[in-house]
Amino acid sequence: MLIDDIKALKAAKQAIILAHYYQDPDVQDIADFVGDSLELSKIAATTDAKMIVFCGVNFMAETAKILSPDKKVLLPVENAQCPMALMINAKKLAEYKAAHPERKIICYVNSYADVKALSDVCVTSSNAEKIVSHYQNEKILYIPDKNLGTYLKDKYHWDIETWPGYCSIHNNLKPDDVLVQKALHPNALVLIHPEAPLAVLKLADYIGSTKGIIEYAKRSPNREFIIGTEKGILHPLKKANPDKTFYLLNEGLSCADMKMTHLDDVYRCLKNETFEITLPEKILEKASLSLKRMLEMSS
Ligand code: CIZ
Ligand code: SF4
Repeated sequence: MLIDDIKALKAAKQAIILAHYYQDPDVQDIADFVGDSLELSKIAATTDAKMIVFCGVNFMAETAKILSPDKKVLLPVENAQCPMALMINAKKLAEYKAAHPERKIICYVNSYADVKALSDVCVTSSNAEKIVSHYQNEKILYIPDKNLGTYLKDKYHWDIETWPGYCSIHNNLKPDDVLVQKALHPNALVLIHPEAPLAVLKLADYIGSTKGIIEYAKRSPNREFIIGTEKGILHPLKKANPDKTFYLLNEGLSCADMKMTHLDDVYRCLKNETFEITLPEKILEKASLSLKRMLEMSS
């Protein structure tokens, strides 16, 4: 059976499988650790395993490689990539920096290594508020997610410019989606990811990362929730809260790239040791500074 074959290969190769909350349920269930990019990057930085199989999109596997450069890091599907990470590149960022040398560059982890290498610090949706607060008296450029940057600017009135990138899955959410779901489920609390537009976030009961949403649902005495993030999160939410009910804010909350990875890809990845993440030494070193700064500031 495929699952047994994956487990046998994993043991033979001293590998660990990491899976993001947005992966399909069967991929999450085969993983050693399921988490958001912050939790998974911490595991990548400290694991004793020889090989890391990263079920997610390629910026996440790159992050694992940067934090664990001596390990073999594999991505089961070569072209699984986050469209938001493609909305900025090192050349454009270098041009911006030359024109605005006074701005600190705060880089969402949904970005490629060469962009991280040009940034002062990285953040994830779990630690963005905490880390950006360290720079609250500075001028900031927040890249590449305009919605998360706008959310922080609106909440704290910090001097933040935003890059015009976005996650099309979350950016497609509309205030009407909240109104429609609230009319259907009036007792449900609305939990939304900060990659959604500000007008939608204004209607939320809680705004937070995937991990934040899972923790909020667990500790809340409420029994029904409307969830405004990628649908893969329903699996850990239901597992941790079998007595609670979750409704997706909008049926379009499915990321095609996150859904590319299937169990047979994980099997082939372990068997053939593909697709290996490699990065130029200089980029890896520089990107690791902004990621390590993030880990220090969020611990
Ligand atoms: O940081 C992550 O893992 C992403 C992409 C979403 C979230 O909020 O966890
Ligand atoms: Fe990128 Fe959005 Fe998919 Fe996350 S859900 S990988 S931010 S496109």
